[in-house]
Amino acid sequence: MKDTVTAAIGRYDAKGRYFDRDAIDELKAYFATGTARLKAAAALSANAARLVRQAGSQLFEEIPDLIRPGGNAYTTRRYAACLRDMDYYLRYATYALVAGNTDVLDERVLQGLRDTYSSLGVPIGPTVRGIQILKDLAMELTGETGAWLTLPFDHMSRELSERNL
Ligand SMILES: CCC1=C(C)/C(=C/C2=NC(=C\c3[nH]c(/C=C4\NC(=O)[C@H](C)[C@H]4CC)c(C)c3CCC(=O)O)/C(CCC(=O)O)=C2C)NC1=O
Repeated sequence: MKDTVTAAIGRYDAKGRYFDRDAIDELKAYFATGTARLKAAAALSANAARLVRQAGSQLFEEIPDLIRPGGNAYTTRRYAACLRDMDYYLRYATYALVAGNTDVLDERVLQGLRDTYSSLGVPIGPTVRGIQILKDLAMELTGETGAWLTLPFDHMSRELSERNL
């Protein structure tokens, strides 16, 4: 599992090179956004339960078939599993925010997820929509719109949508 600093050190050490301008710029951006990333992660963590509930309501309002008979989130158990998944996405997004790196998402969330979802019939499109709603709520809550905030959500969306995993 990596953060911006350990990832850069790993990359440069592998080539036996000193940090160059690109690396310094990347590290500068990491430290420059540090306080904002921590603040955002703290706000998201403190409001997680409400955000997940709200994202769920919005998702089921947009795609009501999910919670109708035949829908993947139909029955109390599956409804709860869906909200729990949204909670995972939000929690791991806060970790990625602090790390300034998406490695934790690849390692702990996305690995094998498409296979699990496809074997259980969990629809990818609506799941991605759920992650995007979480992103919108995160922007609304923090008042931030920077790529550093949206990246974890967009990374999970992109990787989950990827056709050939
Ligand atoms: C931390 C990393 C991690 C992730 C991401 C994770 C996801 C995950 N979601 C699952 C199920 C599920 N996931 C959903 C989710 C949904 N259904 C919908 O229609 C919606 C679109 C969506 C919610 C947004 C549902 C309904 C199930 C239960 C499916 C079933 O058992 O039939 C399962 C199968 C096992 C279980 O039910 O617990 C896993 C492993 N588990 C993990 O450990």
